[in-house]
Amino acid sequence: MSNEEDDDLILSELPDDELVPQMHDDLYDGMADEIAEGVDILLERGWEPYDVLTKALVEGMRIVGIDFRDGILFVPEVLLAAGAMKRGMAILKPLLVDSGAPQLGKLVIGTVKGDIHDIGKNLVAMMMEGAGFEVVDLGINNPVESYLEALDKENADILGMSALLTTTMPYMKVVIDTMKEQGIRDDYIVLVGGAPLNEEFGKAIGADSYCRDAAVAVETAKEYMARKHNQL
Ligand code: B1M
Repeated sequence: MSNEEDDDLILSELPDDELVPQMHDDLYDGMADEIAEGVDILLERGWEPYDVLTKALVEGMRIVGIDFRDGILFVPEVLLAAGAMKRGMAILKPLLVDSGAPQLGKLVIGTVKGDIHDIGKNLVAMMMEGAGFEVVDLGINNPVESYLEALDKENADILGMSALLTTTMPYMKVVIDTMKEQGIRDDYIVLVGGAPLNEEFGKAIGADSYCRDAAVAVETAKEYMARKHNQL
């Protein structure tokens, strides 16, 4: 996308079916101001915050991921794209986080040790809060100790772990195995997610469920909490 072309573009004059692809380009180019503007425009046009998130931002990041994989984009560019994504998410967060909802349960979530990817984890945290869960976000690069300490201290119901690298996803098993060793595994619902995971992996490491995306994480957490309450 040439910048000269971009200079002439007035985002608010584009119809939705041109604005959304333009936002994918802007995300790709790490243009945070334009992403913020695009998000505002779509919201003003009556878009649901969740649709703005998935159709404009997450889809844009998917395209970035493909070119990162193929060696067309490199870390500095992807960092800029991630920054633009976060600017957009910051606008959407208060809209997705419905403060009036009753508390459904408490989630401790974090990205595992060795892994600094946090966009997906932040999204899950945001959507869970929006659905009425209390969320304790441990951030990135979490060793087993920080998960266990937080679960205990926060009296949490659910542990959520995120991993984006094939090299860090096995660490989830380290956490679950440590919970088993300490006899506390069954005290918590353990949900895992991240692009390289799948259902089979979730089962193999002893998690309760693998969650494909943030919406599935919310639904899954709600189901487990309903079951937990029925057992009480
Ligand atoms: Co990274 N990176 N990256 N990266 N990066 C990937 C993951 C990669 C697939 C890119 C590629 O090659 N196509 C690849 C991994 C390959 C592999 O392991 N097989 C990769 C690599 C190699 C690396 C580095 C090693 C690159 C390098 O240094 N040479 C390095 C690793 C650093 C480290 O962690 N130690 C690295 C660095 C980075 C940046 C810092 C530049 C940046 C991260 C910025 C940030 O997060 N603050 C970055 C990014 C942005 C990506 C891609 C492009 C996008 C990830 C993302 O944010 N997706 C990614 C490509 C890809 O995933 N296709 C890639 C959008 C997000 C909404 O989706 O995170 O999947 P996702 O989350 C979803 C679901 O997975 C699920 O719900 C979310 C929302 O729907 N989910 C959960 C996630 N966590 C959950 C937890 C739950 C439930 C659901 O708990 C209950």
